[in-house]
Amino acid sequence: MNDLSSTPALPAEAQLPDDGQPTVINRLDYTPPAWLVPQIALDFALSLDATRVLSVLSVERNPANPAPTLRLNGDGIAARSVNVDGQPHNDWRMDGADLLIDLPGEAHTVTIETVVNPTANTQLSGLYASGGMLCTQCEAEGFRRITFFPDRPDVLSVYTVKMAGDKQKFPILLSNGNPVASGEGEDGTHWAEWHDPWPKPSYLFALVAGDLVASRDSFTTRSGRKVDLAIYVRAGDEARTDHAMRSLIASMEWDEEVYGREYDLDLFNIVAVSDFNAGAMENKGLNVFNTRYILADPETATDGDYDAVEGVVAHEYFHNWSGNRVTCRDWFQLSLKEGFTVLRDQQFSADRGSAPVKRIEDVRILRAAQFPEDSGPLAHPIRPDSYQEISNFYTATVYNKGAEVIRMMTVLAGPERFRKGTDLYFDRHDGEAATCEDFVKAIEDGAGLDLTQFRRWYQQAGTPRVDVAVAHAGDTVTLTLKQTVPPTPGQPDKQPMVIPLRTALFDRATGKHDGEHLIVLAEAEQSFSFSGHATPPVLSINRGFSAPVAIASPVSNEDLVFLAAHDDDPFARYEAMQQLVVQHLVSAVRGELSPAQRDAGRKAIGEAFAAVLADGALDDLMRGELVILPGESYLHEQLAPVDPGKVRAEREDLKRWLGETLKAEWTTLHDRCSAVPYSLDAAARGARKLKTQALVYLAPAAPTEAARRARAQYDAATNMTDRQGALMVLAGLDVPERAVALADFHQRFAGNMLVIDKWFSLQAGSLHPDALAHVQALAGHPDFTLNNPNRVRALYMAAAANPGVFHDASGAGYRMIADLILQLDPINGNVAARFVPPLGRWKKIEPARAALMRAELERIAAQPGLSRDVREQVSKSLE
Ligand code: 0A1
Ligand code: ZN
Repeated sequence: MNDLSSTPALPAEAQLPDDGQPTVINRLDYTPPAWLVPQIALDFALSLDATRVLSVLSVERNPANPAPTLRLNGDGIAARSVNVDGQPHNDWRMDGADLLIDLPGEAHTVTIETVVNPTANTQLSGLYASGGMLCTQCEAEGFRRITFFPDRPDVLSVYTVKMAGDKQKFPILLSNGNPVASGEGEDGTHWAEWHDPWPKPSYLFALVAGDLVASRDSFTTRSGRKVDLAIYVRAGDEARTDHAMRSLIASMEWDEEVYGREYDLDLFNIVAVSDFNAGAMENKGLNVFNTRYILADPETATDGDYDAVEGVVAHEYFHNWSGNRVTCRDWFQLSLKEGFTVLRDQQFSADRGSAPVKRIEDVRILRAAQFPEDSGPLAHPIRPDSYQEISNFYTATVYNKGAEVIRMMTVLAGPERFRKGTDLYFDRHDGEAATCEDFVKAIEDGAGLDLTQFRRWYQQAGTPRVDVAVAHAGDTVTLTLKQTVPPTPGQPDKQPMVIPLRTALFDRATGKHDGEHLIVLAEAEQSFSFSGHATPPVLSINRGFSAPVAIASPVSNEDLVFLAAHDDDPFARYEAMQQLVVQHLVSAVRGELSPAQRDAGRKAIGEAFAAVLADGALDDLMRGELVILPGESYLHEQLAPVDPGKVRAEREDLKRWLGETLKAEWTTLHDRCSAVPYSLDAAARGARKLKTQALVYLAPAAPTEAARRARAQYDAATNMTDRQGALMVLAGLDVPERAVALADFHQRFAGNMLVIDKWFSLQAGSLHPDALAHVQALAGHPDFTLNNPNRVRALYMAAAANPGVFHDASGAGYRMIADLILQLDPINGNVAARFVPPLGRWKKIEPARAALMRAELERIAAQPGLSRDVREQVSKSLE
């Protein structure tokens, strides 16, 4: 039992307790660790298929919870040897995958040797190989796949990391902190030693070894520290790192200015890898990125890709304070770092570009990704109460709703007081593993707010709905607001939330309002009166989307057209446009519209569109936002149970009608925008956005003309925004230009993985009637592989998000996604589990399709040996 070199790697099932029920971790069961690890020295003998890891832990009893047993987590690893205080030690045991040692004293040195196979690590968690390089991903629980350790975020250690390996294969050797020594070894090897002075949890550890080239720059902090910056990529990619580097420098400047946060090491390294489960990772001083969020040049990256690079580089950089200097006590507190860091990256991007457009995009993402989560079987509060597999909680709720909750604090406090709160938070908790409660308390104390009731946002899941009634008498208008928070799994009854609503009342005659009011709804039902309104005003509520709620207010089409044209809050203008279209499409899908009502509804929408297209005061970026129709998933939310086929048909028919009715406007627009030369400034970006929007409306109305224009746009393109936009439109049409352009694109960008991903996505996400068959065929394309998460997402996430594919009435779309989950699960359970939520929405779909979706979930559930990731998502989706 003590010679663990013969212990087989433990599969996930070995961690199931005897009763076969999955282990549920509960938030309230938190206890401090029995042992602390103030220091760790790691020594890696690098190899692609057998890396030897020697780990020396200095352990100390934790006075907060002393106990004799040291629990070291492991996952699929075996100890080759265990030493305590320099002596071979036999008195240890395994508990599932964990290694336990009883230790008599107050402090000991524990040395453990493990060997891992990076090439066999297709889960991409722990130490893995990607295109000949070695890299790590340790959040949330990957470190335990490398060595035995108390792999929990409240154990903070100072790391010293030595690594040695073949100089040819691994010329670059990186870890966290600063390089302290290096040298040559025997037989063509070399070594490097790194030291990170900042104590950190194991999830922030990183190591990279490979043949990489660096783009370099530097940044001098406001206190005068010169920081060397490097972005490591594969040779040949260095020309595409400029935008990432500029974004990094801008982030460093911004965090000093806006949050008073300065960088704290002499170097900051970024490495881009092609095989990565998520977007990027904030490892201390050594961020590891999916190439997708680093590489950008005009020819291969769209304007959206540029924004994504800027946002993710900033996000990871901002984690240095919100996440690394102050980390999470346990994984239930994930939103402490993620919600806050998303808010920070959103604020940064808003400051860098168009703030209103950024806000609209963020709300669109929230509604498309988080609202469905909040109303489905996987709904959870931003601070969950329990989990089986923490990887399943890197969700739009924890990230994006988490950001919205903190944004509401900024609305309640105002920017200056909010900053006092964050200053206090960083002061109080620097160097600690903190909780969401610590954050709220610091904002409360620093900003001078009472957030007692507000804390419910951390406890209750579900999107609150606010019903608005407007009454007018004499010169007084009274708003009566009723809130309901819907029941969610495990939370049948809800308490009222604190809902800050920025509100304005417009005078119809002047088109102006008398100043914005901040209404704070805190009761189940509450009335608010405003005098000085001789005539009934037009209500503009939840301006700027000040609260992440659904507003139900009886606004006439006429008033919505008014707000779409006149509201001085750009978000509210967008919202009015959306509401106008949503109301119309929802009624149309429900079959509630008489022919006359359909005409009237369309006429109002057409008028609003015409006004937007003609408004000389609007910039094109904003105009581009205003003419985007509400997404299908958002419409599904309003309709449940929904027939996705009807939504697609009505939405497309409205698009066709707008294309026909405003044909002259769209063609003029396409001509005007096509004449604007490429640059990254807002005007040129706006022109590119509108150029493709014009084609989107022309396509269903005048397919031949649209195809001709799209082909011309494709051929003339000097940049990926124009090229991809044109190809997207062509991919949805049954025209001869389609195949020609798709073939050209594939050939033109052969070998560029990120661009070939686009080629897969465009086809899987297209409006083409045969899109499902296209996806099925693409799965057999030589460029397709299940081993690269970007490629899997490019084909199948686009397919799962395309109702025309996923909700095909035959059920073939559901079957395809279930087959994918079953095939992918043994390779990468983390990524496989991400495909379960689309099937989990079956309760929202009309009965025939719902039965087919459920049957696929049951088929998955019946499969033995599922990963914990997929098992949790599937079992919850069937409840
Ligand atoms: N903390 C990272 C997200 C992340 C989470 C898990 C990962 O591996 C499965 C990777 C990255 C962030 O918020 O950027
Ligand atoms: Zn993050």
